[in-house]
Amino acid sequence: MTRRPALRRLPRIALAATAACAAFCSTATAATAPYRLDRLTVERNGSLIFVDEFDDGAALPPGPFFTGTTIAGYVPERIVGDFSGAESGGKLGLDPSRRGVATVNPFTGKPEGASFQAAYLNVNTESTQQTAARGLKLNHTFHVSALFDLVTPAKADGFDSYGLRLADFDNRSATGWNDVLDLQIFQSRSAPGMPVLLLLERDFHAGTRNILAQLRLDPTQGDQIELFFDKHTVDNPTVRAGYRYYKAGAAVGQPASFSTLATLFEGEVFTRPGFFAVAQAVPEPSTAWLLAAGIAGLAWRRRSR
Ligand SMILES: [Ca+2]
Ligand SMILES: [Ca+2]
Ligand SMILES: [Ca+2]
Repeated sequence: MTRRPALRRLPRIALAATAACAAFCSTATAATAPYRLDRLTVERNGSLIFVDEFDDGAALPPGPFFTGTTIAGYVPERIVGDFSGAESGGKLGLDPSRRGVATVNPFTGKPEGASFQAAYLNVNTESTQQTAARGLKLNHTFHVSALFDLVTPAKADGFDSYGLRLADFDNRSATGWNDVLDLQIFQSRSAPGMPVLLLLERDFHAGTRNILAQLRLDPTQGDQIELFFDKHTVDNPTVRAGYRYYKAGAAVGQPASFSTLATLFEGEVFTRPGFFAVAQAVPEPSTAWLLAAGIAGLAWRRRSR
């Protein structure tokens, strides 16, 4: 049997790889997602205006629609990554490897090295107090919460994580993207295998990440954790962040919150709630394939010399 040069075998390998990816990628949904979101709620001025239980089998952007409110659902252009097939068993699977775009800091232009899957709610974020009936505004009180299965991210690499976010992403002026507040669960570096909750303030203009508070979580307390942001006082720019354990579907004890308050609304009067999952970026399949093909090509050239 004649051995065919590696380069001539490449198209077949490519076809096999493509077929494998097609099979794998279509099944990499809720069942294989590393994180799960059970419920997302938003209260404004004491009234519940949005709740998604992720129980209709239709993954977002379709969300629960409420009549008589302007916070009607997810914003398609603020959905990062592919959520198709991600909803099952009353939960939304979150998988950063299903991202839509590589993440680059929009202001510094530097790659952030992160795979990112996220979705944000429509809050009609006009930068004026006159639209007080819309969105989550400085002159509202609000409470945003997300109930996640409490899992420890696989790696303590500073990327693997999931969480709840408030962001000023719709402000295109110099004061937009500078008030991003994350409640984010990582694997602890000091206690491997344990989850840790961080309250992080991010400024995409400055490219900074400021840890406001952190807390080691105790998975024996519950199999789920509700993360929340609470804006308690109208016309006050501070937001409190906290959490509550859930066990077998029932809340455990009282909610706990960080004593450190975060300050938002620098340059605008709105914020937008969202949730996300992050992992360290790996090369795009096409890039990885080109690299592999290049190495195979070099090997073939060496052998043929
Ligand atoms: Ca649910
Ligand atoms: Ca749904
Ligand atoms: Ca801002």
